[in-house]
Amino acid sequence: MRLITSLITFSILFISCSQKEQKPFPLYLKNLNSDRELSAAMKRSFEHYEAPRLLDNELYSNFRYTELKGFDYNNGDGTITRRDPSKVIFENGKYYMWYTHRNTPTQPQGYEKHNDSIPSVDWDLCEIWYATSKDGFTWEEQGVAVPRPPKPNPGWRSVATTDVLKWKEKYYLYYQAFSSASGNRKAKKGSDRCPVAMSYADSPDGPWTPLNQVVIPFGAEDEWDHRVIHDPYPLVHNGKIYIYYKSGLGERDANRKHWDCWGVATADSPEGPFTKHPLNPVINSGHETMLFPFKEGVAAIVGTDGIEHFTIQYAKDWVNFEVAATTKLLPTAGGPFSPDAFTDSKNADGITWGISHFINAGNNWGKMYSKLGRFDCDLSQSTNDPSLKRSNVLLPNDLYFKYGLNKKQRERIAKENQELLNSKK
Ligand code: AAL
Repeated sequence: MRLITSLITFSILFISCSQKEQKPFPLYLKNLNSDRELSAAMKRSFEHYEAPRLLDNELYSNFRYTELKGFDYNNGDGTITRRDPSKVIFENGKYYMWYTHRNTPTQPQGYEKHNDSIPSVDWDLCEIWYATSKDGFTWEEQGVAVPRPPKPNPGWRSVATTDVLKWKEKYYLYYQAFSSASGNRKAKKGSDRCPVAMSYADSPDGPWTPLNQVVIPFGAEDEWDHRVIHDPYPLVHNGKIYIYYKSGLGERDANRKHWDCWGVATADSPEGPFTKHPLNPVINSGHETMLFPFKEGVAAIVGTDGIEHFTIQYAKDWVNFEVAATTKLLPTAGGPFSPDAFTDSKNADGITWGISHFINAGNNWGKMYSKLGRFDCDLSQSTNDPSLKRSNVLLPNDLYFKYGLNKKQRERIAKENQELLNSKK
């Protein structure tokens, strides 16, 4: 026993002596000894991240936004919405994007008031439309790509939140196919339940033929993806189709205690069968997530919701994601122009722009509608824009103060102050 105690004491002394012996951390990295003992944070800087400085980190960017030209929103009265854009692709000498389009007699009225023509939520009673552009800023709306199919086909109530796949010179749109109005908070299986359907075409201009069947089925009743399969996001990797999708644990009801996570399913052909990865869920956060091939792996921009919201993540093997950077003002529900989305490249360049949506375009929940906007960033190996690698993006002071305290919070603070004052009397 005595021997063990002396051995432990000796080791502790040895470790603390060897720590003391280290010289202070050098000013220049070129003077850093490779055998130097590092704190956990410094170790992480070198081993976990692409590069220790933001400036050199290809997977860090801030984001700039530009209003799009070419879309009319009926003076923002809530009757027209455009949201959840697809990736942007370049074909026939122009850019193409698809998105959820609603044009209804009124703005969304909530589940209780919905009917055949009145939408419950912003993505109810929608169709998938598309637009083209020569420069990515001014767009020409081309009209409907995928209409709602007749009842009882999946999607008869609404088709929404699409994304595009190009596979062997054909085009595929995957989308959420609703067979009931969203927003019923009392619905046993969740308020926004829908599976994923698909339509295909020989040209991005259509005509689109619906497959009229579910392509990614729900999990069984006790499985994590039983409630919804949302935001299908197809990419090509290792000769297969990879569709990332959102689902989540727990109840999707009024208490909002559900946990949004993302899974991936792969297939050898666009109509499936899709095999869900055994490690699903593979992303633990993100309401809408946009992904793009980067080097040999895949990067994910994880937006709102979850413990790792507002991060950019990377999975070298397309399954095991690690946080590569944290950032702010991320695009919501972005669809990037991702030239390597379908090329199966082993050294994909990344992205520099895309389209995202703004869901509070009306600035008034009574006139709920969404609009599309363009984002620019530097998440590409070949682009080098140091101004997009800065983290000190200053937001207007008013924006912070707009998120003021509510009455209940003020009352709690007043009570706490009073209690402290009383205790010191
Ligand atoms: C989103 C997406 C899905 C949801 C709704 C419309 O932006 O996550 O599409 O169903 O909100």
